[in-house]
Amino acid sequence: MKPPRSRGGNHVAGRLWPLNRSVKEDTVIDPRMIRGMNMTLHAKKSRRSVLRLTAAGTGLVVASRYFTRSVAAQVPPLEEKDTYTVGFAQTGSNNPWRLGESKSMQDEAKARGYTLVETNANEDTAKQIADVDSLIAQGVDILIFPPRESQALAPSVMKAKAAGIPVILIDRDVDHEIAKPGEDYITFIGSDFVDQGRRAAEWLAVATGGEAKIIELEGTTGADPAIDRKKGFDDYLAGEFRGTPTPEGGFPGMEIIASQTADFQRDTGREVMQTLLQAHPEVTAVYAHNDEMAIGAIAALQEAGRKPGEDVIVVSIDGENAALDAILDGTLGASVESSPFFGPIAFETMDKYIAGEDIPDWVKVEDRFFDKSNAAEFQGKQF
Ligand code: GYE
Repeated sequence: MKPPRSRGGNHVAGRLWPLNRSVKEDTVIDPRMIRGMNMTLHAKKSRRSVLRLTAAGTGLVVASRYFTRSVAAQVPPLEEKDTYTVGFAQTGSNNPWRLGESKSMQDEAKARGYTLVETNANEDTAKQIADVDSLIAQGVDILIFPPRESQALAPSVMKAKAAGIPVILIDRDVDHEIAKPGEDYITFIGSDFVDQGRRAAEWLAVATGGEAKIIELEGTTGADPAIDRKKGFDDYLAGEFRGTPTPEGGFPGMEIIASQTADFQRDTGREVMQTLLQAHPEVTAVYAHNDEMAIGAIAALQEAGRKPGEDVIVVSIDGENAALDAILDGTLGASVESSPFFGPIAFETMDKYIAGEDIPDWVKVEDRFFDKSNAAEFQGKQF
């Protein structure tokens, strides 16, 4: 179980170095003491610098061990330069969402004249770990990447930190028990996946009148969006979402009759749905953690002679072009948006970090919602 995150607020130990203001060459600062302090320190941008705490005025005597710990609590700085080499370790390239994300990163790097060193893990977590190792070994200035699995990739974030390379996570986050935003990496930029799950559940509850036998197709096991999209959906149906009761105390008439991973992939979604349909012909709704799996499931339903959109209501997440088409042809009910266009925001966040601006632990991406009322307006404009 992933621990609760500190999203939405800075935890004290997670404050970033105010890099634009700087620090005396041999001054060590505990970030907990930076908070609220009016800094008048000199510029200093060496990645290796050891910053020691001036306890003057605080009355604190701090042991050297403590210094070591506080230094280790800092995200490595990034100096101001004309151009940067950015490492981008993509998880795969076999769905429109991934391609849209990669293109967004490539376009933005190109527009700035930065070098983007890209790797492609082909949806293999071990390969992504090796890819990040190799980008670290190449000495990129910064790493920006989506961790395929939240626990498995967290040590990679720590390795980058140890090598003095700052990290921005986009689209997926790591387990905060192992690596913390604002302390071990700059920030997580991405959607509120728990809320995406809630929004899907809310729509489905209305569309089915609160009565449904649901097959859930989960994303990649261990991936942040798969964990959270399940949680938001389950919590809403069970009667309480983030401490707020759901309407009428929940939806006892909505039962998840099967829930299985289909790895965020269209073909796998189709295969898993074929199998689950045989075991659960009573299904009346499908919740897929992404559009690709929903589209695979719709194909499986049609092959089995079912009528998606009529006898089986389908809801999913992402808002890709193919999903908008499916909404318009009536097979998909709705899709909660999850934008893959991280290039501009990722590089802007990098600028802010270089400039020493305060960056929250979570840079939240706001998502729209697509159903038949607005799908035509966005058709062909997504990814
Ligand atoms: O929903 C899915 C992709 O990590 C948020 O991963 C992303 C998800 C997205 O493969 O389509």
